[in-house]
Amino acid sequence: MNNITLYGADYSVYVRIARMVLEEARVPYRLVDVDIFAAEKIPSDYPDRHPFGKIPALEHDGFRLFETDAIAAYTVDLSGDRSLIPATARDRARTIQIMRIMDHYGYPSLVWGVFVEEVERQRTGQLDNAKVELARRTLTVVDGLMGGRFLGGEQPTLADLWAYPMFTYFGMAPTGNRLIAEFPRLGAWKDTMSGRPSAQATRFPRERRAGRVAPGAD
Ligand SMILES: N[C@@H](CCC(=O)N[C@@H](CS)C(=O)NCC(=O)O)C(=O)O
Repeated sequence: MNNITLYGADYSVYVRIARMVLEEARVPYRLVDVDIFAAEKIPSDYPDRHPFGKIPALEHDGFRLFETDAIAAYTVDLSGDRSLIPATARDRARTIQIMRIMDHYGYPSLVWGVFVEEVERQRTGQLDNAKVELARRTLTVVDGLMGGRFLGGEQPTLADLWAYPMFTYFGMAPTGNRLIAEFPRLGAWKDTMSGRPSAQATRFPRERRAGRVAPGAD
C-alpha cells in the first residue's frame, strides 16, 4: 500500500481534504508538489492525470484517480477501516449532505468569497455581500445539521474532513472569524478538529507561518 502518490499543493483545500482522509485512514502516501496556479511549474504530463486541470490527483500502482470524493472512497476501501463513513443509512446520507453543502455553497463563499478576498487580495470592507450571506447560511445550515461533537455524530467522518480545511481558511479572515463566533458549537468543533493529528500533519503554509516565532521574540 506504500506506493500511493498524491499530486497537489499543500495550500490547496481539496488536496488537504484528500491528505486528511489518508492520514485519518492511516494510509501512507507521498505528496508530489503540483502548484496548479503557477502554469510554468505544472509538470507537462499533469493534464493526463487531471484533464480538468485541478488538484489533487492520485496514483496507486499505476491506477490513476482524480476527484477528491473518489480519492476519499478509494482510500477508505484500501484502509479497510470504514469508520469515516457512518454505518446507518441516515447518518451516511447526512454526511454526504454536509460534504456536498461544503462543495457547492461553502467552498465558493467561505474560501473564495471571504478568505481569498479579505486575506489574499486584502479587500477588507469590499466583500460581496451575497457571498458573505451565503457563508452565513452555510454555517447556519451546517450548525443545524451537526450530529454531535463532530459534524456527522460523535465520531469523525468524511464530513469533518471536508469542512475543516474550508473553515480553517475562513477563520483566518476577520469576517470569517466573526461569523464563526456566532456559532459556538462550530467554533468548538473547529478547535477539536485542529488538535487531531491529521489536521496537524497537513497544516496550510499560512498556518505554519503564523505559528512561527518572530526573530527576537521570546
Ligand atoms: N471537484 C474537484 C475540485 C478540486 C479543486 O477545485 N481544486 C482546486 C484547488 S483547492 C484547484 O485545483 N483549482 C485550480 C483551478 O480552479 O484552476 C475535486 O473534488 O477534486
